[in-house]
Amino acid sequence: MDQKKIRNFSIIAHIDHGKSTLADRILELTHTVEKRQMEDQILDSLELERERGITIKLNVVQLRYTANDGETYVFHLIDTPGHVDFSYEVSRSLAACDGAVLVVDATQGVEAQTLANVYLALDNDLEILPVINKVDLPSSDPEKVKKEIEDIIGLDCTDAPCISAKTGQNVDQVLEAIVKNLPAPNGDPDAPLKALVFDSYYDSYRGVVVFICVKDGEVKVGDRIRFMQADSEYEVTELGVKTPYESKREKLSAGEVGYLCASIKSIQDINIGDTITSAKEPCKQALPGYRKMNPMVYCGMYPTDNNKYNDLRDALEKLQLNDSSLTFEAESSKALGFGFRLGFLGLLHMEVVQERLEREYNLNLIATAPSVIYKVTMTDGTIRYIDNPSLMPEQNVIECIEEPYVRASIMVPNDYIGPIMQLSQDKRGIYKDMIYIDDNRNQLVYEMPLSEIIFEYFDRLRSVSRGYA
Ligand SMILES: Nc1nc2c(ncn2[C@@H]2O[C@H](COP(=O)(O)OP(=O)(O)OP(=O)(O)O)[C@@H](O)[C@H]2O)c(=O)[nH]1
Ligand SMILES: [Mg+2]
Repeated sequence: MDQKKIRNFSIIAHIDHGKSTLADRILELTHTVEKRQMEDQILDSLELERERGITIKLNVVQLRYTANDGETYVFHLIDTPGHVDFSYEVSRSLAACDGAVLVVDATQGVEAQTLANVYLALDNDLEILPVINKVDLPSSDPEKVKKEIEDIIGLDCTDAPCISAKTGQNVDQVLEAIVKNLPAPNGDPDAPLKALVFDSYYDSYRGVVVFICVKDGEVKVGDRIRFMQADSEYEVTELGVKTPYESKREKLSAGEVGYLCASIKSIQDINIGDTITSAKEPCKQALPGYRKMNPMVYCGMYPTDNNKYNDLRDALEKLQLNDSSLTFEAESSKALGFGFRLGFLGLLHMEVVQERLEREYNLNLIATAPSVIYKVTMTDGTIRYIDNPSLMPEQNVIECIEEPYVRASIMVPNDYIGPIMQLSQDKRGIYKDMIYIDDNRNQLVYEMPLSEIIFEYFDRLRSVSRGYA
Protein backbone atom coordinates (compact mmCIF):
# COMPACT_ATOMS: atom_id res chain seq x y z
CA MET A 1 0.00 0.00 0.00
CA ASP A 2 1.31 3.45 -0.92
CA GLN A 3 1.97 5.21 2.37
CA LYS A 4 1.25 8.62 0.88
CA LYS A 5 -2.37 7.53 0.67
CA ILE A 6 -2.60 6.58 4.36
CA ARG A 7 -3.71 8.82 7.23
CA ASN A 8 -3.45 7.61 10.82
CA PHE A 9 -5.20 9.75 13.40
CA SER A 10 -6.96 9.72 16.77
CA ILE A 11 -10.04 11.70 17.65
CA ILE A 12 -9.38 13.44 20.97
CA ALA A 13 -11.48 15.77 23.16
CA HIS A 14 -12.85 16.46 26.57
CA ILE A 15 -15.52 14.02 27.77
CA ASP A 16 -18.82 14.20 25.83
CA HIS A 17 -17.65 16.70 23.22
CA GLY A 18 -18.76 14.28 20.52
CA LYS A 19 -15.80 12.11 19.45
CA SER A 20 -17.72 8.87 19.07
CA THR A 21 -20.59 10.63 17.30
CA LEU A 22 -18.14 12.20 14.82
CA ALA A 23 -16.67 8.72 14.26
CA ASP A 24 -20.22 7.49 13.47
CA ARG A 25 -20.69 10.15 10.79
CA ILE A 26 -17.28 9.40 9.27
CA LEU A 27 -18.09 5.69 9.09
CA GLU A 28 -21.40 6.56 7.42
CA LEU A 29 -20.02 9.05 4.91
CA THR A 30 -17.32 6.61 3.82
CA HIS A 31 -19.84 3.73 3.62
CA THR A 32 -17.72 1.72 6.04
CA VAL A 33 -20.82 0.59 7.89
CA GLU A 34 -24.10 0.02 6.11
CA LYS A 35 -27.06 2.18 7.10
CA ARG A 36 -29.05 -0.73 8.52
CA GLN A 37 -26.16 -1.77 10.77
CA MET A 38 -25.56 1.74 12.00
CA GLU A 39 -26.28 2.62 15.62
CA ASP A 40 -25.33 5.60 17.78
CA GLN A 41 -21.71 5.57 18.99
CA ILE A 42 -21.12 2.31 17.17
CA LEU A 43 -17.47 2.19 18.27
CA ASP A 44 -18.50 2.04 21.92
CA SER A 45 -18.82 -1.72 21.69
CA LEU A 46 -18.51 -2.69 25.36
CA GLU A 47 -21.85 -3.21 27.09
CA LEU A 48 -20.68 -0.89 29.86
CA GLU A 49 -19.84 1.88 27.39
CA ARG A 50 -23.30 1.72 25.86
CA GLU A 51 -25.05 1.74 29.22
CA ARG A 52 -23.11 4.69 30.55
CA GLY A 53 -22.87 6.54 27.25
CA ILE A 54 -19.12 7.05 27.63
CA THR A 55 -16.09 5.64 25.88
CA ILE A 56 -13.77 3.56 28.04
CA LYS A 57 -11.59 1.79 25.46
CA LEU A 58 -9.72 3.04 22.43
CA ASN A 59 -11.13 1.59 19.22
CA VAL A 60 -9.48 1.54 15.81
CA VAL A 61 -11.16 1.30 12.39
CA GLN A 62 -9.75 1.13 8.88
CA LEU A 63 -11.77 2.95 6.23
CA ARG A 64 -11.48 4.16 2.66
CA TYR A 65 -12.24 7.69 1.57
CA THR A 66 -12.30 9.04 -1.97
CA ALA A 67 -11.27 12.68 -1.67
CA ASN A 68 -12.21 15.62 -3.88
CA ASP A 69 -8.91 15.15 -5.75
CA GLY A 70 -10.28 11.81 -6.98
CA GLU A 71 -7.73 9.73 -5.07
CA THR A 72 -8.75 7.04 -2.57
CA TYR A 73 -7.14 7.26 0.84
CA VAL A 74 -6.98 4.71 3.64
CA PHE A 75 -7.69 6.10 7.11
CA HIS A 76 -6.95 4.40 10.40
CA LEU A 77 -9.21 6.22 12.81
CA ILE A 78 -8.87 5.70 16.57
CA ASP A 79 -11.73 6.83 18.79
CA THR A 80 -10.47 7.57 22.30
CA PRO A 81 -12.12 8.14 25.70
CA GLY A 82 -12.43 11.67 27.10
CA HIS A 83 -12.60 10.96 30.82
CA VAL A 84 -9.33 11.62 32.64
CA ASP A 85 -9.34 8.14 34.23
CA PHE A 86 -8.83 6.62 30.80
CA SER A 87 -6.15 8.96 29.53
CA TYR A 88 -3.71 6.06 29.24
CA GLU A 89 -5.88 4.83 26.36
CA VAL A 90 -5.40 8.20 24.68
CA SER A 91 -1.64 8.26 25.07
CA ARG A 92 -1.36 4.71 23.72
CA SER A 93 -3.57 5.59 20.75
CA LEU A 94 -1.57 8.69 19.90
CA ALA A 95 1.67 6.71 19.64
CA ALA A 96 0.08 4.79 16.75
CA CYS A 97 -0.85 7.99 14.86
CA ASP A 98 0.62 10.87 12.88
CA GLY A 99 -2.18 13.31 13.57
CA ALA A 100 -5.06 14.08 15.89
CA VAL A 101 -8.52 15.51 15.27
CA LEU A 102 -9.26 17.74 18.25
CA VAL A 103 -13.01 18.06 18.82
CA VAL A 104 -14.21 21.04 20.85
CA ASP A 105 -17.84 21.45 21.85
CA ALA A 106 -19.05 24.87 20.63
CA THR A 107 -21.28 25.26 23.69
CA GLN A 108 -18.54 24.40 26.21
CA GLY A 109 -15.24 25.55 24.76
CA VAL A 110 -11.79 24.41 25.86
CA GLU A 111 -11.88 22.27 29.01
CA ALA A 112 -9.42 20.41 31.21
CA GLN A 113 -9.13 17.25 29.10
CA THR A 114 -9.06 19.26 25.87
CA LEU A 115 -5.80 20.77 27.06
CA ALA A 116 -4.41 17.60 28.65
CA ASN A 117 -5.01 15.66 25.42
CA VAL A 118 -3.48 18.40 23.29
CA TYR A 119 -0.32 18.16 25.40
CA LEU A 120 -0.28 14.38 24.91
CA ALA A 121 -0.58 14.88 21.15
CA LEU A 122 2.22 17.46 21.15
CA ASP A 123 4.41 15.06 23.20
CA ASN A 124 4.02 12.60 20.34
CA ASP A 125 4.85 15.30 17.74
CA LEU A 126 1.44 15.01 16.11
CA GLU A 127 -0.20 17.46 13.77
CA ILE A 128 -3.46 18.67 15.36
CA LEU A 129 -6.61 19.48 13.41
CA PRO A 130 -9.14 21.49 15.44
CA VAL A 131 -12.85 20.84 14.77
CA ILE A 132 -15.69 22.79 16.36
CA ASN A 133 -18.65 20.53 17.11
CA LYS A 134 -22.33 20.86 18.06
CA VAL A 135 -22.95 24.01 16.01
CA ASP A 136 -26.57 22.85 15.60
CA LEU A 137 -27.26 23.78 19.23
CA PRO A 138 -28.77 27.26 19.73
CA SER A 139 -26.40 27.99 22.62
CA SER A 140 -23.30 27.28 20.52
CA ASP A 141 -20.83 30.07 19.84
CA PRO A 142 -18.29 28.76 17.32
CA GLU A 143 -16.49 32.08 16.86
CA LYS A 144 -15.90 32.50 20.58
CA VAL A 145 -14.67 28.92 20.88
CA LYS A 146 -12.33 29.37 17.91
CA LYS A 147 -10.82 32.36 19.61
CA GLU A 148 -10.49 30.39 22.84
CA ILE A 149 -8.59 27.62 21.02
CA GLU A 150 -6.30 30.18 19.43
CA ASP A 151 -5.68 32.03 22.71
CA ILE A 152 -5.34 29.10 25.09
CA ILE A 153 -3.86 26.40 22.88
CA GLY A 154 -2.28 28.49 20.15
CA LEU A 155 -3.73 26.52 17.22
CA ASP A 156 -4.77 28.44 14.13
CA CYS A 157 -8.53 28.03 13.70
CA THR A 158 -9.13 30.12 10.57
CA ASP A 159 -10.03 27.04 8.54
CA ALA A 160 -11.28 24.84 11.38
CA PRO A 161 -14.45 23.03 10.26
CA CYS A 162 -17.57 24.00 12.24
CA ILE A 163 -19.66 20.86 12.31
CA SER A 164 -22.55 19.05 13.85
CA ALA A 165 -21.59 15.44 14.43
CA LYS A 166 -25.22 14.80 15.20
CA THR A 167 -26.79 16.07 11.96
CA GLY A 168 -23.71 15.48 9.80
CA GLN A 169 -23.44 19.15 8.80
CA ASN A 170 -19.95 19.94 7.38
CA VAL A 171 -18.45 16.60 8.40
CA ASP A 172 -17.25 16.26 4.78
CA GLN A 173 -14.94 19.21 5.48
CA VAL A 174 -13.29 17.22 8.28
CA LEU A 175 -12.52 14.38 5.87
CA GLU A 176 -10.97 16.75 3.34
CA ALA A 177 -8.95 18.49 6.07
CA ILE A 178 -7.62 15.14 7.29
CA VAL A 179 -6.30 14.40 3.79
CA LYS A 180 -4.86 17.89 3.32
CA ASN A 181 -3.54 18.80 6.76
CA LEU A 182 -2.52 15.60 8.49
CA PRO A 183 0.76 13.98 7.42
CA ALA A 184 1.06 10.48 5.95
CA PRO A 185 3.14 7.89 7.85
CA ASN A 186 6.76 7.92 6.72
CA GLY A 187 8.28 4.61 7.82
CA ASP A 188 10.62 2.64 5.56
CA PRO A 189 8.64 -0.13 3.80
CA ASP A 190 11.85 -1.98 2.84
CA ALA A 191 13.44 -1.95 6.29
CA PRO A 192 13.16 -4.91 8.70
CA LEU A 193 9.77 -5.17 10.42
CA LYS A 194 9.19 -2.77 13.29
CA ALA A 195 5.69 -2.63 14.77
CA LEU A 196 4.30 -1.09 17.95
CA VAL A 197 1.99 -3.12 20.20
CA PHE A 198 -0.55 -0.58 21.48
CA ASP A 199 -3.42 -2.71 22.74
CA SER A 200 -4.47 -6.33 23.19
CA TYR A 201 -7.19 -8.63 24.43
CA TYR A 202 -7.59 -12.30 25.22
CA ASP A 203 -9.56 -14.62 22.97
CA SER A 204 -10.11 -18.14 24.25
CA TYR A 205 -9.67 -19.70 20.78
CA ARG A 206 -6.89 -17.64 19.25
CA GLY A 207 -4.97 -16.66 22.39
CA VAL A 208 -3.80 -13.10 22.84
CA VAL A 209 -4.79 -10.79 20.00
CA VAL A 210 -2.48 -7.77 19.78
CA PHE A 211 -3.17 -4.50 18.01
CA ILE A 212 -0.17 -3.22 16.13
CA CYS A 213 0.89 -0.22 14.15
CA VAL A 214 3.47 -1.19 11.52
CA LYS A 215 6.15 1.51 11.47
CA ASP A 216 8.68 -0.11 9.10
CA GLY A 217 8.70 -3.16 6.83
CA GLU A 218 5.86 -5.65 6.62
CA VAL A 219 4.51 -8.73 8.36
CA LYS A 220 2.85 -11.73 6.66
CA VAL A 221 0.88 -14.72 7.90
CA GLY A 222 3.41 -17.50 8.60
CA ASP A 223 6.28 -15.10 9.44
CA ARG A 224 8.33 -15.74 12.55
CA ILE A 225 8.21 -12.67 14.73
CA ARG A 226 9.98 -11.58 17.87
CA PHE A 227 8.67 -9.48 20.78
CA MET A 228 11.76 -7.46 21.62
CA GLN A 229 11.02 -6.55 25.24
CA ALA A 230 9.57 -9.92 26.20
CA ASP A 231 12.31 -11.68 24.24
CA SER A 232 9.95 -14.32 22.86
CA GLU A 233 9.27 -15.68 19.36
CA TYR A 234 6.06 -16.74 17.65
CA GLU A 235 4.68 -17.64 14.23
CA VAL A 236 1.97 -15.33 12.91
CA THR A 237 -1.28 -17.27 12.44
CA GLU A 238 -3.66 -14.45 11.55
CA LEU A 239 -3.52 -10.80 10.54
CA GLY A 240 -6.28 -8.35 9.90
CA VAL A 241 -7.79 -4.92 10.23
CA LYS A 242 -10.94 -3.67 11.96
CA THR A 243 -13.62 -2.35 9.64
CA PRO A 244 -15.02 -2.11 12.47
CA TYR A 245 -15.48 -5.89 12.44
CA GLU A 246 -12.33 -8.00 12.23
CA SER A 247 -11.43 -8.62 8.62
CA LYS A 248 -8.52 -10.94 7.75
CA ARG A 249 -5.53 -9.91 5.63
CA GLU A 250 -2.52 -11.81 4.34
CA LYS A 251 -0.10 -9.05 5.30
CA LEU A 252 0.20 -5.66 6.97
CA SER A 253 2.77 -3.20 5.68
CA ALA A 254 4.36 0.04 6.83
CA GLY A 255 1.74 2.61 7.82
CA GLU A 256 -1.01 0.08 8.48
CA VAL A 257 -2.77 -0.46 11.79
CA GLY A 258 -4.38 -3.82 12.50
CA TYR A 259 -4.39 -6.93 14.66
CA LEU A 260 -2.13 -9.94 14.88
CA CYS A 261 -2.61 -13.43 16.34
CA ALA A 262 0.16 -15.95 16.92
CA SER A 263 -1.38 -18.58 19.23
CA ILE A 264 0.00 -16.67 22.20
CA LYS A 265 -1.19 -18.45 25.32
CA SER A 266 1.23 -17.05 27.85
CA ILE A 267 -0.06 -13.65 28.83
CA GLN A 268 3.26 -12.71 30.46
CA ASP A 269 4.82 -12.49 26.98
CA ILE A 270 2.74 -9.47 26.08
CA ASN A 271 3.81 -6.01 27.16
CA ILE A 272 1.84 -3.10 25.81
CA GLY A 273 4.33 -0.75 24.17
CA ASP A 274 6.57 -3.66 23.08
CA THR A 275 8.12 -3.75 19.61
CA ILE A 276 7.50 -6.63 17.21
CA THR A 277 10.20 -7.38 14.70
CA SER A 278 11.17 -10.19 12.37
CA ALA A 279 12.95 -13.15 14.03
CA LYS A 280 15.08 -13.73 10.93
CA GLU A 281 16.03 -10.15 10.25
CA PRO A 282 15.46 -8.09 13.42
CA CYS A 283 15.51 -4.31 13.46
CA LYS A 284 18.34 -2.71 15.39
CA GLN A 285 16.47 -0.56 17.85
CA ALA A 286 13.16 -1.07 19.62
CA LEU A 287 10.54 1.67 19.76
CA PRO A 288 10.57 3.76 22.96
CA GLY A 289 7.33 2.19 24.25
CA TYR A 290 5.14 3.83 26.87
CA ARG A 291 5.66 5.57 30.14
CA LYS A 292 4.24 3.52 33.01
CA MET A 293 1.22 5.03 34.75
CA ASN A 294 1.19 5.53 38.51
CA PRO A 295 -2.04 4.42 40.14
CA MET A 296 -3.84 7.13 42.11
CA VAL A 297 -6.44 5.12 44.00
CA TYR A 298 -6.19 1.66 45.53
CA CYS A 299 -8.64 -0.87 46.87
CA GLY A 300 -8.78 -4.52 47.80
CA MET A 301 -10.99 -6.90 45.81
CA TYR A 302 -11.99 -10.29 47.13
CA PRO A 303 -14.16 -13.02 45.62
CA THR A 304 -17.25 -13.59 47.78
CA ASP A 305 -16.52 -17.30 47.35
CA ASN A 306 -12.94 -17.88 48.48
CA ASN A 307 -12.59 -20.85 46.11
CA LYS A 308 -12.71 -18.37 43.24
CA TYR A 309 -9.36 -16.83 44.12
CA ASN A 310 -7.60 -18.43 41.15
CA ASP A 311 -10.42 -17.43 38.82
CA LEU A 312 -10.00 -13.85 39.99
CA ARG A 313 -6.28 -13.95 39.30
CA ASP A 314 -6.91 -15.37 35.87
CA ALA A 315 -9.53 -12.68 35.18
CA LEU A 316 -7.22 -9.90 36.35
CA GLU A 317 -4.41 -11.12 34.10
CA LYS A 318 -6.74 -11.20 31.11
CA LEU A 319 -8.33 -7.87 31.90
CA GLN A 320 -4.89 -6.31 32.27
CA LEU A 321 -4.17 -7.20 28.64
CA ASN A 322 -7.06 -4.97 27.69
CA ASP A 323 -6.43 -2.33 30.34
CA SER A 324 -2.74 -1.87 30.92
CA SER A 325 -3.22 0.97 33.41
CA LEU A 326 -4.58 -1.56 35.91
CA THR A 327 -2.11 -2.88 38.52
CA PHE A 328 -2.62 -5.64 41.07
CA GLU A 329 -0.83 -7.73 43.65
CA ALA A 330 -2.00 -10.50 45.97
CA GLU A 331 -3.06 -9.62 49.50
CA SER A 332 -5.01 -11.31 52.24
CA SER A 333 -7.26 -10.07 54.98
CA LYS A 334 -8.45 -11.72 58.19
CA ALA A 335 -12.06 -10.95 57.39
CA LEU A 336 -12.16 -11.43 53.62
CA GLY A 337 -9.59 -14.16 52.98
CA PHE A 338 -7.40 -14.13 49.87
CA GLY A 339 -7.74 -11.43 47.27
CA PHE A 340 -5.87 -8.68 45.47
CA ARG A 341 -4.90 -5.09 46.02
CA LEU A 342 -5.68 -3.18 42.82
CA GLY A 343 -4.38 0.21 41.70
CA PHE A 344 -6.46 2.52 39.49
CA LEU A 345 -6.15 5.87 37.79
CA GLY A 346 -9.29 7.17 39.49
CA LEU A 347 -12.66 6.32 40.97
CA LEU A 348 -14.47 5.80 37.68
CA HIS A 349 -11.68 3.48 36.57
CA MET A 350 -12.20 1.52 39.81
CA GLU A 351 -15.93 1.20 39.21
CA VAL A 352 -15.42 0.13 35.63
CA VAL A 353 -12.84 -2.52 36.52
CA GLN A 354 -15.08 -4.03 39.16
CA GLU A 355 -18.03 -4.15 36.77
CA ARG A 356 -15.97 -5.63 33.95
CA LEU A 357 -14.58 -8.33 36.24
CA GLU A 358 -18.07 -9.22 37.42
CA ARG A 359 -19.70 -9.19 34.00
CA GLU A 360 -17.05 -10.39 31.60
CA TYR A 361 -15.57 -12.99 33.94
CA ASN A 362 -18.64 -13.95 35.92
CA LEU A 363 -17.28 -13.20 39.38
CA ASN A 364 -18.89 -11.88 42.55
CA LEU A 365 -16.59 -9.44 44.27
CA ILE A 366 -16.34 -7.44 47.45
CA ALA A 367 -14.33 -4.24 47.15
CA THR A 368 -12.85 -2.46 50.16
CA ALA A 369 -13.13 1.32 50.53
CA PRO A 370 -10.75 3.14 48.20
CA SER A 371 -7.54 4.52 49.65
CA VAL A 372 -4.45 6.38 48.47
CA ILE A 373 -0.74 5.74 48.83
CA TYR A 374 1.12 7.24 51.81
CA LYS A 375 4.81 8.05 51.98
CA VAL A 376 5.99 7.11 55.45
CA THR A 377 9.39 8.24 56.75
CA MET A 378 10.53 5.94 59.55
CA THR A 379 12.49 7.07 62.60
CA ASP A 380 15.56 5.26 61.19
CA GLY A 381 15.36 7.44 58.07
CA THR A 382 14.05 4.81 55.65
CA ILE A 383 11.05 5.59 53.46
CA ARG A 384 8.13 3.26 52.84
CA TYR A 385 5.18 3.59 50.48
CA ILE A 386 2.01 2.21 52.05
CA ASP A 387 -1.13 1.64 49.99
CA ASN A 388 -2.80 -0.75 52.40
CA PRO A 389 -4.09 0.43 55.79
CA SER A 390 -3.21 -2.88 57.41
CA LEU A 391 0.46 -2.42 56.53
CA MET A 392 0.80 0.96 58.25
CA PRO A 393 3.72 0.70 60.69
CA GLU A 394 3.35 1.30 64.45
CA GLN A 395 3.18 4.95 65.40
CA ASN A 396 6.35 4.90 67.52
CA VAL A 397 8.58 4.07 64.53
CA ILE A 398 7.10 6.72 62.24
CA GLU A 399 8.89 10.03 61.82
CA CYS A 400 6.31 11.56 59.48
CA ILE A 401 3.63 10.67 56.93
CA GLU A 402 3.02 12.45 53.63
CA GLU A 403 -0.04 12.06 51.44
CA PRO A 404 -0.92 12.91 47.82
CA TYR A 405 -2.59 16.28 47.24
CA VAL A 406 -4.73 17.38 44.34
CA ARG A 407 -5.00 20.82 42.85
CA ALA A 408 -8.74 20.98 42.31
CA SER A 409 -10.53 23.53 40.12
CA ILE A 410 -14.22 23.73 40.82
CA MET A 411 -16.46 25.59 38.37
CA VAL A 412 -19.33 27.00 40.32
CA PRO A 413 -22.31 29.35 39.82
CA ASN A 414 -22.19 32.36 42.18
CA ASP A 415 -25.05 31.14 44.39
CA TYR A 416 -23.14 28.10 45.56
CA ILE A 417 -19.73 29.61 46.32
CA GLY A 418 -20.37 29.74 50.09
CA PRO A 419 -21.46 26.12 50.59
CA ILE A 420 -18.68 24.83 48.36
CA MET A 421 -16.02 26.75 50.25
CA GLN A 422 -17.43 25.28 53.46
CA LEU A 423 -17.37 21.77 52.02
CA SER A 424 -13.82 22.14 50.72
CA GLN A 425 -12.64 23.39 54.11
CA ASP A 426 -14.33 20.47 55.87
CA LYS A 427 -12.37 18.25 53.53
CA ARG A 428 -9.06 19.79 54.65
CA GLY A 429 -8.84 21.88 51.48
CA ILE A 430 -6.43 24.82 51.32
CA TYR A 431 -7.91 27.80 49.51
CA LYS A 432 -5.69 29.00 46.65
CA ASP A 433 -7.61 31.19 44.27
CA MET A 434 -10.94 32.32 42.90
CA ILE A 435 -11.02 33.11 39.17
CA TYR A 436 -13.82 35.09 37.60
CA ILE A 437 -15.19 33.35 34.48
CA ASP A 438 -18.34 35.26 33.61
CA ASP A 439 -21.16 37.09 35.36
CA ASN A 440 -22.58 33.96 36.84
CA ARG A 441 -19.62 31.58 37.13
CA ASN A 442 -16.40 31.43 39.10
CA GLN A 443 -13.62 28.92 39.36
CA LEU A 444 -12.49 28.01 42.87
CA VAL A 445 -9.01 26.57 43.23
CA TYR A 446 -8.16 24.39 46.23
CA GLU A 447 -5.36 22.11 47.24
CA MET A 448 -6.93 19.08 48.81
CA PRO A 449 -5.82 15.67 50.06
CA LEU A 450 -6.71 13.04 47.45
CA SER A 451 -7.92 10.74 50.22
CA GLU A 452 -10.65 13.25 51.08
CA ILE A 453 -11.76 13.55 47.48
CA ILE A 454 -12.17 9.85 46.90
CA PHE A 455 -14.34 9.64 49.99
CA GLU A 456 -17.80 11.21 49.47
CA TYR A 457 -16.52 14.48 48.04
CA PHE A 458 -18.33 14.25 44.69
CA ASP A 459 -21.62 13.21 46.23
CA ARG A 460 -21.54 16.12 48.61
CA LEU A 461 -20.39 18.52 45.92
CA ARG A 462 -23.35 17.48 43.83
CA SER A 463 -25.84 17.88 46.66
CA VAL A 464 -24.62 21.26 47.96
CA SER A 465 -24.59 22.73 44.44
CA ARG A 466 -27.71 20.91 43.21
CA GLY A 467 -25.51 19.38 40.53
CA TYR A 468 -24.31 22.69 39.10
CA ALA A 469 -20.68 22.61 40.33
N1 LIG B 1 -26.78 18.50 19.52
C1 LIG B 1 -25.68 17.81 19.30
N2 LIG B 1 -25.36 16.80 20.13
C2 LIG B 1 -24.22 16.11 19.89
C3 LIG B 1 -23.37 16.42 18.80
N3 LIG B 1 -22.32 15.56 18.83
C4 LIG B 1 -22.52 14.74 19.89
N4 LIG B 1 -23.66 15.06 20.53
C5 LIG B 1 -24.23 14.41 21.73
O1 LIG B 1 -23.31 14.56 22.81
C6 LIG B 1 -23.30 13.40 23.64
C7 LIG B 1 -21.90 12.86 23.75
O2 LIG B 1 -21.49 12.37 22.50
P1 LIG B 1 -20.36 11.27 22.34
O3 LIG B 1 -20.09 11.14 20.89
O4 LIG B 1 -20.67 10.03 23.10
O5 LIG B 1 -19.17 12.04 23.06
P2 LIG B 1 -17.69 11.51 23.27
O6 LIG B 1 -16.78 12.66 23.09
O7 LIG B 1 -17.43 10.30 22.45
O8 LIG B 1 -17.74 11.11 24.83
P3 LIG B 1 -16.65 10.22 25.63
O9 LIG B 1 -16.16 9.19 24.70
O10 LIG B 1 -17.39 9.62 26.79
O11 LIG B 1 -15.60 11.17 26.08
C8 LIG B 1 -24.27 12.42 22.98
O12 LIG B 1 -25.49 12.52 23.65
C9 LIG B 1 -24.39 12.93 21.55
O13 LIG B 1 -25.62 12.62 20.97
C10 LIG B 1 -23.76 17.50 17.93
O14 LIG B 1 -23.08 17.86 16.97
N5 LIG B 1 -24.91 18.15 18.25
MG1 LIG C 1 -16.82 8.48 22.99
